[in-house]
Amino acid sequence: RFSTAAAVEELITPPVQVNITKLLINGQFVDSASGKTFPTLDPRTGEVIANVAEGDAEDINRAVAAARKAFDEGPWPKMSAYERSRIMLKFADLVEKHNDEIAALETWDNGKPYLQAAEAEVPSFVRLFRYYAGWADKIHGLTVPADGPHHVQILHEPIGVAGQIIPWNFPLLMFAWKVGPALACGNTIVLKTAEQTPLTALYVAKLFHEAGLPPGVLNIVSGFGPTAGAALASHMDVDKLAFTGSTEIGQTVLQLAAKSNLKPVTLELGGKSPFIICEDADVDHAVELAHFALFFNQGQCCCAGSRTYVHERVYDEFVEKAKARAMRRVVGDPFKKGVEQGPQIDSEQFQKVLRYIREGRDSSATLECGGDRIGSKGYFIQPTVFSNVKEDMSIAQDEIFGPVQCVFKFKDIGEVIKRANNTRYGLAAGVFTKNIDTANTLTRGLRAGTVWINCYDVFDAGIPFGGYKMSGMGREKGIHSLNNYLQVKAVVTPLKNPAW
Ligand code: TXE
Repeated sequence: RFSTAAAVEELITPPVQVNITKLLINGQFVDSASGKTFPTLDPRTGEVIANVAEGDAEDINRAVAAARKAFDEGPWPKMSAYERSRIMLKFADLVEKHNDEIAALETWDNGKPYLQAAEAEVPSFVRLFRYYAGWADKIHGLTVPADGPHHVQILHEPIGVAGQIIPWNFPLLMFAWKVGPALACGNTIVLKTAEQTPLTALYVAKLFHEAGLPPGVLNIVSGFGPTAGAALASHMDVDKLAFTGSTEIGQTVLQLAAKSNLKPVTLELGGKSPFIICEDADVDHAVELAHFALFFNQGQCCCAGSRTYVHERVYDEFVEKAKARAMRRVVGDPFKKGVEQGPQIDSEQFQKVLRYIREGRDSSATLECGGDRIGSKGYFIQPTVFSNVKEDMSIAQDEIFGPVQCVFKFKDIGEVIKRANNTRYGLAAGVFTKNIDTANTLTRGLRAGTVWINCYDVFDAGIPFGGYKMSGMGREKGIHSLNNYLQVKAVVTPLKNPAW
């Protein structure tokens, strides 16, 4: 039997109301040009939380015009970097002060466990902004020794108006990963949030203006991909595009960017990340880590450890314990204490996960536990474990994006490197071993943007994140993200009286 949240204590959450449902353009919360709205739903029940202004191409035009003006006329890019940094730090303080309300709103709109939002995600958001505030006044160019009598300066300038499109799985963190570096570099922004989760970005944007952000620097358009998102990606006056979402839409926005004004694009896309458990593993620890790597955030992580490779020597013990752990996972109302897993984000994702589970059941993989929905309301799915998974099955190849662990058996390191790399994705990988040589061989052999050894999902602000292959282009976080938002200008001046 599966654990349910029935027995867990009710968590007293701070009262949170939805006060902001309009678009943010030029420092004002406004209705959409069409006057249309769309409902954002509570994934626990499918009921409407609020109706939100639905932006489309016309609103993107208005938002880009505001961002353009704020960039061209200032004050943001022209302000001292120290001033920009201070506004970002003040914003971080305000978010920290409202930590619990913001976390509650994130849980309400997204369905993730409240304590995860309150104790990890909002603090991590604050940390990201403090990290990038620290960079604002440390971005500088260099001088280059020239062959002739020339003084050569390399200036790093903000790139201009950044268009940013984010998904629904980590609405606040995706905001921080994109907005933090762009603002630190002096750019202005039009951000399109995911249609499933428009609320927290609007809430924090209000705080940003209280902290002194000038109007037009950050514009937020809630709305749908094919309308608002596509208009942003193909806009002629947007100088850079950053996208996080599915690989398929990543390809679409890259084409839109290329066909419009060739704006540079960074993409953070899907994954099918291997988590490799070697023969020397402490099985109990490996089970817990592999469980976390896959089931965290309802399995809705681009870097979820969704292919669990286990050495044949420890395979049987691992499968038995992984199954027991999944069956102990507490699924229920994410506002209740002790709940580890809330509902999937929406009906579409819920149906997609159940479809993959059906395909897994129809294959020769063994369904160890789970495989069904929980209850009849909302989008709750049983933690599911398949063993005996083979590479040619759809559950082994595609990003399921749900609480479905797939366990594979392997014999030796050379073989597992080949199998782990045999995917169109290359976002992340996990390695579990006590042997330093095995760890080194695997970290060099795996084609992935992040390799976690004996840990998983460690996301410090300074650690770059991004994918090989069809998992994306470019890196976010850390120093690497700054380059996405900077232009490089070479300035060459003749030297009248060369020193030599
Ligand atoms: O993604 P979409 P969806 C994967 C995951 C999931 C699948 C589908 O496998 O099951 O994608 O999810 C905007 N032009 N990831 O449908 O459609 C959209 O409005 C411009 C992995 O939610 O890619 C949203 O803001 N924009 C991922 C954003 O793109 C468009 C996180 C992502 O939506 C657009 C989410 C268009 N034509 C899903 N169409 C990760 N890397 O973490 C949509 N959008």
